[in-house]
Amino acid sequence: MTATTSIDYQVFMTDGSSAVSVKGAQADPDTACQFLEKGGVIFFPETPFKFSESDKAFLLSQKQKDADYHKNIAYRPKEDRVTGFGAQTNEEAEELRRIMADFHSQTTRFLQNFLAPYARHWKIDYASFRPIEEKGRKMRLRARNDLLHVDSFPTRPIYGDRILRTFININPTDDRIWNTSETFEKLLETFQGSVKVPGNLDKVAPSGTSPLKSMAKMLGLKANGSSPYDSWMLHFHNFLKENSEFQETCRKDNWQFPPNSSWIVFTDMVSHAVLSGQYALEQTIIVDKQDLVLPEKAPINILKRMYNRV
Ligand SMILES: O=C(O)CCC(=O)C(=O)O
Ligand SMILES: [Fe+2]
Repeated sequence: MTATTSIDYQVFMTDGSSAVSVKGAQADPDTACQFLEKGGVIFFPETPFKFSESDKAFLLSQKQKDADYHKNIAYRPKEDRVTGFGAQTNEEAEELRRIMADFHSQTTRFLQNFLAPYARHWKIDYASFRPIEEKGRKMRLRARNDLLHVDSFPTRPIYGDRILRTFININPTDDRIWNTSETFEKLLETFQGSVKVPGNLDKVAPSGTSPLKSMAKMLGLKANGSSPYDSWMLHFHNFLKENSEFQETCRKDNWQFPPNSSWIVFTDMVSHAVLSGQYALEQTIIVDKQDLVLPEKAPINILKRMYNRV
């Protein structure tokens, strides 16, 4: 018997076609992966992740330290540590770490079955808690998330692997509201003539290796780098946010994620913007390109095709 995803869900299509309802008992993990890789947003009206009422109340009472510098409160699973929060006491700090660690393990366990093909080589990245109201949030233009964009990490190169994000809206009363626009492939067709040509997309070592960086690496220090793929994606992320004509005139779909719902999406492919909402949890997973079920849809392969590198 093939494994099924065993949970019912909907898929919001971002290409203008209507949403699809999937009965988990009849669908296998490959089906869910295909929907995601085609640019669908998998939506659970009731989140599969559970928290006690007291944990929820604790999260809703948290403030964020230095909101200009820290975009969100982050949980780093490898270090089992939370950064960017304004907890007053050691007990509060420990409570936040415990709840974030629990969220991280719940999402990881769930996705191991639900998206089993990705679990072979994935890297579990940070989880985040987003306690700030997004509507009217003051940020630098390139950091604004109310402008449509595809995600790119400025400091952690992923070399063509994928950014998969899982959210829960834990706000007790208000929806979290997103717009989405075209997927990466359509956007690149439109803007190929206006953006820079990527460098060698197969290059996996960080570009711009300097003697200083090599030395830092040898000493085991963190050397933030970029690769031609990552620097192109960051360029494209900035280009979209800075393009006011695109922001104003592009086709948009509007999505409302109610309290206690969850959604999963490849944010390096689906252009998205958060318009309003306060209090969400999110787990990022880096999916290895070798585990994709539709590799031709990956941004790195779309780039190679468009720039005749294959
Ligand atoms: O917080 C959200 O709902 C999405 C924000 C976003 O676009 C991002 O973190 O990249
Ligand atoms: Fe984003």
